[in-house]
Amino acid sequence: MNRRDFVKWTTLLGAASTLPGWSRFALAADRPALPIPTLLEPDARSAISLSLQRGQSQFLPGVNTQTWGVNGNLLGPALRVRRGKPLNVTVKNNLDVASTVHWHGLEIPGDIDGGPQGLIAPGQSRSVSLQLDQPAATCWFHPHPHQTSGYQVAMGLAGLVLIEDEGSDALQIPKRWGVDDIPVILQDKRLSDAGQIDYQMDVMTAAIGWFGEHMLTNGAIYPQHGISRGWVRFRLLNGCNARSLHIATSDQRPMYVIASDGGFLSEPVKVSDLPLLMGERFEVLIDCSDGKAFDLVTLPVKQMGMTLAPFDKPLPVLRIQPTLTQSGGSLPDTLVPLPALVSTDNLPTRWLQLMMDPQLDQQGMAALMKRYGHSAMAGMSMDHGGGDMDMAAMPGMSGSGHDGHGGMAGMDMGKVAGSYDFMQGNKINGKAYDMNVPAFDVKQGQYEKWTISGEGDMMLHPFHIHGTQFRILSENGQPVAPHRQGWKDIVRVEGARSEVLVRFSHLADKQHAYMAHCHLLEHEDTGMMLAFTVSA
Ligand SMILES: [Cu+2]
Repeated sequence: MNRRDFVKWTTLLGAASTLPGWSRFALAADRPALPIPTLLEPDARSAISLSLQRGQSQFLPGVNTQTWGVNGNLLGPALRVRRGKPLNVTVKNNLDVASTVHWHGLEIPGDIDGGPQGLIAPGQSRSVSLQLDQPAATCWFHPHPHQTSGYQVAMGLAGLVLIEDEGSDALQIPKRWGVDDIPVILQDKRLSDAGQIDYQMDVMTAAIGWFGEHMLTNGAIYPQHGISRGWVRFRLLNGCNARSLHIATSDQRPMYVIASDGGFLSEPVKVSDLPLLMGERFEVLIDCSDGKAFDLVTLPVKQMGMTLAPFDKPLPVLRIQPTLTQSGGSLPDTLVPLPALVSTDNLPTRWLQLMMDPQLDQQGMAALMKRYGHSAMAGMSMDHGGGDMDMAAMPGMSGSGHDGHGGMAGMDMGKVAGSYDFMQGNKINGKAYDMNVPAFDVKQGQYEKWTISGEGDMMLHPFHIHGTQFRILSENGQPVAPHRQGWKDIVRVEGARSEVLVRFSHLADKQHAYMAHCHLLEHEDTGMMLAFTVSA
């Protein structure tokens, strides 16, 4: 076998082949192996080709589930790109519906950001050229078509983008992909009795979000992975449509957060547990030098709909099995310096009031309780100050049962529950999303202070802003936790106000406006999103 064949062969086998042969026997036979996304780097012409396509996955033994993937059956490759290097990405849409690819966390101009105006028709391709000028970070890509982002992410379209630069080069942290640098993409899925992805856009999911009873890690249920002894790096992504997670280790060993959404922190932050909102990424280092197996788990969260079994107790999501190989990295004392925050005196300010139509809010909660009972309510009362609700008296609550279809067949686009149009039921500043009407214009390079308010409802709204990495000034009325003080593109809003310091380096015109939205994808799809432009 010549060298080229060998390289190809080991790539096909994946990371498991880089472990010594005997170590694979330490892994349980009855547990799936953690799938490691293929690393994809630009070729000699700086090109990367992606194909959105249909596929099949086996989540449950013996059941083939129809899924969508990027260059494969489910999810996609991890794109490793270098700051300052040109990159040409061609996306071919081999699906039979239009889609887009949004580059979540990348600071790139509005016309290549992949919003709902950037639709790629079935059978068509779209090429974008970009050159990143932002710090090393773990970002991701996912579809962003108008009103169907939740559906397309649920079907399986998403992947990682790893930005590298001199800052990441200089750190002696674990860097061997799949060996001591482990991607962990966490997503829940609802499966029908036939084992198919059971996506619903209805009054309940418009209010609460789409959630499922199966938790997947890189597309496998509670998989296992053999890793090096020593310090191991985990790149965590909450890729759920609507479920917030709360990551911990099964044996209470600490995690050291080294990076948030947009890059490295200035120094590691030790945590015992780590809330992870939809769309968020954190990189953590965990000491695995004792050679003992443990689990990454997600702890119960207090979020409506997300307290149902098996999420009512710590749920293991990944079995970690250390082997005899040694990790190539360690835990540094310091990481990458963060720029000091500028003063917010005299900065332009924006006010973004997130709003849920009370009718949607109440009907959605009533539907949740009707389907799942009180245990789904996360301890919240649904009266919102007005006494107990009589569900039988709720408009649209009778006979609007779950029809059991998978996919688009179950989507009614707002026409159930009487004639109430829940596709416009969520709003910002009183308006549901309109891609043709930007809400405001920001000057390129200008710092601004944005206040995002969730006052008026108690729902969790992880708020995402396109085109920038920002810094959080206060989060949900509280001081910012140390590990959330670095570069972020998502901020928590849950019944109170959050303030962020934003700046946009690139332009976004009216035809390709940026978006700011709730990253609970069904809130986004039903209007909790606004368009804004950036001009010179
Ligand atoms: Cu929301």
